[in-house]
Amino acid sequence: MFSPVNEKFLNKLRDILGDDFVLTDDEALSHASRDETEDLCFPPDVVVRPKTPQEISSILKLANIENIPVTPRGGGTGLSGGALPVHKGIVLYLDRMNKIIEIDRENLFVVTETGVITETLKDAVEEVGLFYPPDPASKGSCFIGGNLAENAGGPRAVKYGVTKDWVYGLEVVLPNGEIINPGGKLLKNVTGYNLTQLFVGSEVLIAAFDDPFDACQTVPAMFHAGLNPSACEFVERDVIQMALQHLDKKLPNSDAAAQLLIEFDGNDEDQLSEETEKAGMVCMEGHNDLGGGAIDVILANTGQRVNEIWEIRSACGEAVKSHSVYKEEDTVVPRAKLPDLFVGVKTICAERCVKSACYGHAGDGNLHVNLLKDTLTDDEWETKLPPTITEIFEHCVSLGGTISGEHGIGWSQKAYLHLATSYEEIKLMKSLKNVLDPNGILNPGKVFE
Ligand code: LAC
Ligand code: ZN
Repeated sequence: MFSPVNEKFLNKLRDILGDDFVLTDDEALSHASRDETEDLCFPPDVVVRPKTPQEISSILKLANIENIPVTPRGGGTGLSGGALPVHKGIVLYLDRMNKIIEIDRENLFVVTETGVITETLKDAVEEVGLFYPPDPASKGSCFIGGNLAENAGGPRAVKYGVTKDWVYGLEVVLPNGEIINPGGKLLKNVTGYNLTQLFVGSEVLIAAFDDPFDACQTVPAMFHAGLNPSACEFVERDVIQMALQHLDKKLPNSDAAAQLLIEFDGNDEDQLSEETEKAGMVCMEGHNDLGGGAIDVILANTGQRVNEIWEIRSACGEAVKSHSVYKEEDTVVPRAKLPDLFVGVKTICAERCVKSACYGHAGDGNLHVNLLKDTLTDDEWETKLPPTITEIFEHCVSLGGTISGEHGIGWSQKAYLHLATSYEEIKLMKSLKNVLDPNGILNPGKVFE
């Protein structure tokens, strides 16, 4: 379907980029063959490292003429294989485009290149008293451009929204190589937040429950009580224990069946304490006929303790990954359906004898369901996995949910897209993709065929 990459084509890339930024050695190809998605491996023919939008434009124009696929790659932290060159061809690295161009304190905008690490951007704006809220767990290594491509979320999405809510203008190289500049600093719908020096701090409650269902039920109750946490995360016992072991840390009540991590932020210390106290009461109260309150609630209110809690939470994904071969599902339902989602997942997994470990952004109804190979044989794992995933997704959709909250469909989830998206919607998406990329050279094979 695509043309092979030959020496003549490589020379044309070298003409655009210079020899140093067209790589075909084993190390470069092997690095580009993987992201953070389970055990996928798709090596490309060539890796290119452009420095400017004009160079990207030239590469795309050439790739269209020569019929070679191009797969862009940010920090390589994706969890659905979106950056992997499943049809070979070119992987386009954006790591050299790593400059923060401008921090505009007057208008509260930052102008940045695509390959800046999200945490670097966050730190840079915080240094001048501003705040960039989206905080995906991979923020220490993911790129801001990849966050846009995936519309990344993270714990603070529950209060501040996801990446797209913070983007006002773009410079886009279209698949045909044309460059456009939609939006800009002058949009009318600039959010009303003046986030300058907003924070004196944040406090986190760690509420331990002896039944994960009770923890899930507490989440909507928190919002019904008029509280507006900046994060509301759920972590099951196995995951907390894996994370603690991974980091060699301890946490009180780590043997409780589930924990909620609930954060409040603000610029008024009294109000902060009041909200945290009220949230603690909501956790202890219980929200079902059998009670269902937390067995204990602990407060972390020093910067160091708060950071430690987030370090443990951010390590959950890595910890699960290093524990067992696994497959992660990124289910999301309306917040109040979270208890039903959780119970359904556990019932399905028990019936099918597949171990699962769950955690996620409870305030968004977004549960990361990790199916673990654990003691299953390779054959059992291969056989059991697809029907288990299908049943979990069907259950999720029956609750009004969908199959990816923040990790995307990419490569690894496309077999399941139809469970959550109608034939007509998929057809519409395909025609939109076709308008932008008529030769189908940009990241082919993702989301749908
Ligand atoms: C997290 C990533 C996996 O929530 O999305 O830790
Ligand atoms: Zn997440």
